[in-house]
Amino acid sequence: MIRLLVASPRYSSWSLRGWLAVKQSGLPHATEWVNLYADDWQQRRAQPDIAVADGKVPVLHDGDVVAWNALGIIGWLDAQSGGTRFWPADPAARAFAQSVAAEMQGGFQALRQNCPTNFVRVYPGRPAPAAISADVARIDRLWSTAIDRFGGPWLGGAGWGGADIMFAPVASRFTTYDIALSPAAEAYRQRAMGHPLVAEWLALAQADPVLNPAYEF
Ligand SMILES: N[C@@H](CCC(=O)N[C@@H](CS)C(=O)NCC(=O)O)C(=O)O
Repeated sequence: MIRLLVASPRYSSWSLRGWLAVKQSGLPHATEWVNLYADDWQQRRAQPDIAVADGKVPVLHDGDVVAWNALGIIGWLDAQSGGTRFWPADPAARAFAQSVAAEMQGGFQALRQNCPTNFVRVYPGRPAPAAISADVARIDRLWSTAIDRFGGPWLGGAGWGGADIMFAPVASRFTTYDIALSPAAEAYRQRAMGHPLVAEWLALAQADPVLNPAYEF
């Protein structure tokens, strides 16, 4: 049985990616929620099941197999679920979707640092920090190009999958900070926020009792 460790859902963008991936796989799994703001977090993250992932979540255990980093988790689940649920069959769309997903895994530090995730809050009209403008422009271009080239409505074409999982928390950040986007990217943001699995996570975030004042403003 797959066991996925994730952080409580109000603030953890990487946890959303892991959680969406197990849901998308359709495989039986158990989810274990950890509190990153609890007094015992430093002890918890030092235990082998999280230490193996450098003390971070999400981390997936499946028997003896362990996977972490969103792309590592998607890779394992893709292999276990028949190779059809995460990436487009068309090789060109697949190459593009995997490239944008990898860019998300490793990049967009300015956006990550300046716009902390909060899946519940929305700040209409809040001025966007200048530091994020290059990241926003790049993401807008990636989304618009993917939809233009592969026909949408998702980043890999007709099917929601790995690239959409990687960018779901970004759609939420753009919502929270009221970021202006091109019409195509804005339409994608709205679709991403309305995806049933994303909506399910947003409901969990709404109900999450774990609050961190550092991310509430
Ligand atoms: N690159 C990792 C990032 C994981 C990550 O940064 N997780 C955060 C939560 S969103 C975490 O566990 N932070 C706990 C800590 O650093 O104490 C991934 O793809 O999963």
